Amino acid sequence: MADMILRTSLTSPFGRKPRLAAAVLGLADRIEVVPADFLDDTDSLRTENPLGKIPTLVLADGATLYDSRVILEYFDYLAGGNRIIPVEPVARFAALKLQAIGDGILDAGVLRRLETMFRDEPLYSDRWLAHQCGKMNRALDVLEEEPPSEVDILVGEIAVACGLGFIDFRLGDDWRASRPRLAGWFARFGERCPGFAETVPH
Ligand SMILES: N[C@@H](CCC(=O)N[C@@H](CS)C(=O)NCC(=O)O)C(=O)O
Repeated sequence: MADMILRTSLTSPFGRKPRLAAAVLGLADRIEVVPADFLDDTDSLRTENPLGKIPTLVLADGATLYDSRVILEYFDYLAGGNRIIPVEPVARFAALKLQAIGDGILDAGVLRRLETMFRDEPLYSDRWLAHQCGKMNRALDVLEEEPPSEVDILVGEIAVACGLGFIDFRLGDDWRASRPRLAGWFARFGERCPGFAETVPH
């Protein structure tokens, strides 16, 4: 039975992180996804999370947790620990750093998306968009040099997969052409990660 509520939209890439983590950790049955709209000022999201961001997790006692990194750490704890966040320091900081790269791709991608959502096209800042594209492209190049694990599914792999999925869904960049190793990794990850197909944004 569900005893936690995940406030997110079904297209949110940051919201996809806890949905994937829950599937990986066998916690999906404990989580009810209740759609949230961060643009709606009457949505209770803003009282659950003063930042008004998704994902936000509401626990059985009404306490809330955010952001996606904290929620993934909580899920790891619920699952007994050392599952998607290793305890051993070398592996731990590698996983957290990879998560930071995946989240950074998402931060830049979401800023690109918001620029085109909140402004009319003549007002788009090409300089700002190029600044964010630079971050994404450099991060993708680093991942092409050293793709994530083919075996593990840790916070880093989850975040990178959500980042790549978001590019495909919202931005349409042809990131694969010059990054065949990363493209191969992503395709294989989609086949082996529980919950992946069910959470593809559409
Ligand atoms: N660092 C946050 C980022 C979450 C985030 O930026 N979510 C976006 C949607 S994908 C959002 O809620 N944006 C609404 C806003 O910034 O007002 C996390 O990891 O959860």
